[in-house]
Amino acid sequence: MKLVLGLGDTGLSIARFLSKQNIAYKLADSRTQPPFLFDYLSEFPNSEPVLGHWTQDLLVDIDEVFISPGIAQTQNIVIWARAKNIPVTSDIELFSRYAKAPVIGITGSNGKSTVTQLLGEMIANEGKKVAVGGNIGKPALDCLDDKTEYYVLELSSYQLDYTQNLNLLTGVVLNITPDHLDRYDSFEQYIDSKLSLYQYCQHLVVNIDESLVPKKKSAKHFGVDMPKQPTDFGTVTCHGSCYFLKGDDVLMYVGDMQLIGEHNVTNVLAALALGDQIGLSTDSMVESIKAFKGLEHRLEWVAKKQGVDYYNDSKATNVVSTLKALNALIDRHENIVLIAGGIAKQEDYTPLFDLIDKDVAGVVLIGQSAKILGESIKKSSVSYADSMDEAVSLAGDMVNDGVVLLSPACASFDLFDNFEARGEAFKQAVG
Ligand code: UMA
Ligand code: ADP
Repeated sequence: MKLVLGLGDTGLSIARFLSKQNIAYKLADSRTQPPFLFDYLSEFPNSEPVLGHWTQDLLVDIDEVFISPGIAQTQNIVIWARAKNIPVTSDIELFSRYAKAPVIGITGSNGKSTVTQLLGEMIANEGKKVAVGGNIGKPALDCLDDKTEYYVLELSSYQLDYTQNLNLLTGVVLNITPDHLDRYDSFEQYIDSKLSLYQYCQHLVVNIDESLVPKKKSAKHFGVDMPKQPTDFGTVTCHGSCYFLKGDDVLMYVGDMQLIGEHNVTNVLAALALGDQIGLSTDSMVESIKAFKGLEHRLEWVAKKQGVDYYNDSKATNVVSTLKALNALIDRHENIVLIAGGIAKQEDYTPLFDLIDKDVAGVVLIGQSAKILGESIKKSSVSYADSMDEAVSLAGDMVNDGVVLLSPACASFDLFDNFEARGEAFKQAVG
């Protein structure tokens, strides 16, 4: 008998899959009212999920545990299962056992969803049937379909931690900067988690600018400089204009993409390298890049109101992602007011405070970390707000002819259900 832990998106997808395969399981969630209880019971009216506090009894007669990524490895249930040599397995590994088409895996601290979505669109543009899922939102098991020709999966470190076997045609670790350090004993452990992706790849795609990723001769590389190999991807700046390159071949003018910011240049290079690795044509990939509008909540332009441009970057939940968003806008605008705050991560915020003091006109802080963050901002003017409506209104009053950017550098769960709800609240407040 299998044990499914967690009744969120992942748990529900595992339950659906095991039921379809006629594999016996029981499902448990440590909450008495898990978010997907109603959906689960509507789909499986005869089943009886075990709700509330977990004890060792749950593991009696269990030969494998399928676990949701939000459950930390330090939780007793994981420790007990491992002590009894019961495998604790991710939905991703279960998916991989059944997937018949090639799978491409994308991980990293930032840019995963953007690269995953863009690569998916590139594959679709070649007329291939592609499924895009994983951490981006649609659980991998819900993507399984015999007609699919390629799977593109965004993989989080949490998912990789519970994965021991996975078959990837190719994959990339986009970048590694501190994130989720509450789940790891050290940054090194988080790095190892991210790098574990490469052991499952038949062909490696490597960001040459990421020093934490070991360079491999056989890998396809990408990076912002001129490519060293004819099959690698990079950029060149000529008379002030920047171009994407494959080897020495110019592919397109960077300004022709709709995405903004240097980080998105890197994201596009990653998608190009992955697409090239699986045999997509460069012409078709270039078409997809030009058409790609980016994802909601990632440096998303919302509106121009009374001369002020409003951008929603709610997905920026760590320092590096907010730095990238600010830098992208500082290049284009003089006056920037930043809305930030929420649940601060265990990381060094100093580079963000330095950039704010140097280049940001004002900051409006929200959420549980607002006061702590505000104390470290010395030069830029700081205001505090209790709600997103108040934050947007204060920010609008602080800027003329410039930008209001929501890019929190923090998790959202103190004030909102998730980053999407936070971004929606921002957009609604902008009106
Ligand atoms: N639960 C318990 N006990 C616990 C923790 C959780 O019972 O101690 C239960 C809760 O009822 C919870 C359920 O387990 O609702 C499932 O929890 P989950 O947190 O694993 O969430 P899912 O709904 O299964 O969503 C997960 C990913 N969530 C996390 O990794 C935290 C989603 O990524 C992903 O889209 C989805 O699987 C499909 O693959 C979200 C995320 O925040 C977007 N990811 C992190 C990130 O991107 O930074 C890693
Ligand atoms: P992820 O899925 O890894 O969270 P997203 O593509 O959703 O990544 O982007 C999340 C945020 O991270 C964006 O809002 C942007 O501010 C920032 N970002 C995107 N790509 C990169 C990158 N390559 N390097 C650093 N920050 C990035």
